Amino acid sequence: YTKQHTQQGAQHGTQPLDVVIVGAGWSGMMSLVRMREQGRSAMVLEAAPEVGGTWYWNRYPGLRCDIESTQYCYSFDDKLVDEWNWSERFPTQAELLEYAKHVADRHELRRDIEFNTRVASMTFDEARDLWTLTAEDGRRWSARHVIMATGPLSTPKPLDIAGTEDFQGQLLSTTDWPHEPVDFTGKRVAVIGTGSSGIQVSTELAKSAAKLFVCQRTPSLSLPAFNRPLSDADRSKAKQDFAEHRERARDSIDGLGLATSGKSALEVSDEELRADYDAIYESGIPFAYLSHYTDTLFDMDANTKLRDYLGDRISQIVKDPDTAAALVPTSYPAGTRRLCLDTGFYEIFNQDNVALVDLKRNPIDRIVDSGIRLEDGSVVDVDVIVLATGYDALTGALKAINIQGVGGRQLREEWESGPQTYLGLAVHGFPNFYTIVGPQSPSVLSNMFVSIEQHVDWVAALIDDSEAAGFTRVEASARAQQEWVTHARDLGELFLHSKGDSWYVGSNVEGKPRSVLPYLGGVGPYRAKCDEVAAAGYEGFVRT
Ligand code: FAD
Ligand code: N01
Repeated sequence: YTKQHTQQGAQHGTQPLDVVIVGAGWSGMMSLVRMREQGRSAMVLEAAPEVGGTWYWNRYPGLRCDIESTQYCYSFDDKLVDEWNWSERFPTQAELLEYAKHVADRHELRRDIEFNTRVASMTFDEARDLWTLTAEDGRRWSARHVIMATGPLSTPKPLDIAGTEDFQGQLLSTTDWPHEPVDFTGKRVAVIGTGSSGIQVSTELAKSAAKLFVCQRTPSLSLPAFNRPLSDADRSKAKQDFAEHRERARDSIDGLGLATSGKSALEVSDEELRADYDAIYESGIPFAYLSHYTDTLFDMDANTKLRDYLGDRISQIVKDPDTAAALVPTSYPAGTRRLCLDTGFYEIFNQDNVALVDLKRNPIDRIVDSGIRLEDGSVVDVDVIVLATGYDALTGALKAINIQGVGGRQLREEWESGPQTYLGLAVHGFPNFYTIVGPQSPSVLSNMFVSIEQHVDWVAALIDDSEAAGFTRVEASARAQQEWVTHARDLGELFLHSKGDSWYVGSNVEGKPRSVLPYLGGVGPYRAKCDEVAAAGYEGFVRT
């Protein structure tokens, strides 16, 4: 099947594809590999002009991955593991994009990817059990199955600050950074937002900007990455250990295979706790804080020990006590927002050219021609404003498409009060429709590659099994979905994540219903549940 053949066929309604995949990030690329291996006709529709997803779109200075390069990669292709050599412990965006391009070259993926194609709507034809997908420019494809690889963090959150159109300087966003380099030398710059993106970009801009204003509403907790170049010996060791490490990660709670002490943070002495926390701090693996003690994410007293420890670390770095105090979060439990990884973030506040603007004390009123006006009437005058204000996570990309299932059901309406899925993989009323690392699956709370590979393989097996049995329609039952939604919600309530505001619970986007979006039951138990469903003949699916 060539691109031209399938496109013309689909457009004339004569040649429906077996599968259309939406998105050419890690999820979509591997989905295409698997569909080809099954001998299916498959196309990927991708809004960008290149593969890579997150790592194509996001290119702001300082962007790096917070998972080690030797783990943040595919395992499905042994030769790829062998031949690719990572240069640093934590990879830059540029290196990850190169890796994505290499995978596309190696598997000759581009011939079945329609780039510059944003899917605007999708409709399920109940008479033929086929999906029709329509791009923004009106081109159409039809297919039996659709794999939604649209990304958990691919849709920027709508801007909720007034006045950007009045600003006479340069307005940039971390989510859509210019492709040509931007020179900040001699410029006064304000960064709005102090999540992972804001922290990384601020650290980098502090090196060249004449004046940098870091505008913070809610502080993050960030740890030093201890990044370093990898030696040949490091790479050989990582390759040697890769299979075993990945196997451990697959069965672990966090998808990273990090060890737990099995102890409560409340049962150990202060000395032991401090020694353990120091060791994790030195390791550059922040997520180890969440798994080391069993109760950090369940018990507020246990959690406060971590917050206090990390708060002390900040005070030891930042010289001005008021600034240090403002950088320590108090409004949410530690670890219920993503812990960040940095290379010298807190240190920038000791530089003369950097100032913290505490928006909790003095919120943004609006953007004006010369900069950012605060509620007390003062104006932060700048030449450049960088928005690092985040994403409409997990549901944003799916709800951006007008998706119509059986009986005219609209996904947007079905999810009005929060996502409704079976296993975070399928949706009742939307047959032959599968979401990769979508809401109510472990997704963003894991090593994404571990979760992506599990989802893609599971969906591929479901499609294969259904096609072999002659089923043309595969749909999650209403009951199975309801049970999963209730289970995911009840589990979410047990964790401290539900107590604070963050994109994990949707509270960052105005009007978004509050619900714990990722599945908190752990990667290993989740995988076991999916395997159980498959072994029971895809229990909870109605296949006809
Ligand atoms: P994506 O990479 O988001 O790919 C989705 C693709 O779908 C995109 O190319 C998009 O253009 C396309 N698409 C979406 N909607 C449509 C449509 N309607 N029509 C056509 N195409 C569409 N994870 C980590 O584990 N560690 C990190 O350090 C880390 N850093 C991150 C940094 C940033 C700035 C962001 C935004 C995310 C980060 N993540 C990180 C999460 C990251 O998104 C995942 O690790 C992973 O890259 C997701 O891959 P994906 O293929 O599922 O989705
Ligand atoms: O987005 P965020 P992000 N006025 O939502 C602030 C991954 N990632 O792009 O919390 C003022 O975390 C907002 O403040 P508040 C990673 O999973 C990884 O940084 O709403 N401020 C917050 O400080 C991450 O978690 C890497 O009070 C406003 C910030 O903007 C996820 O992507 C790098 C505001 C948004 O933080 C998202 O990270 C980058 C307003 N109106 C991303 N609106 C890694 O390296 C928002 N804010 C690993």
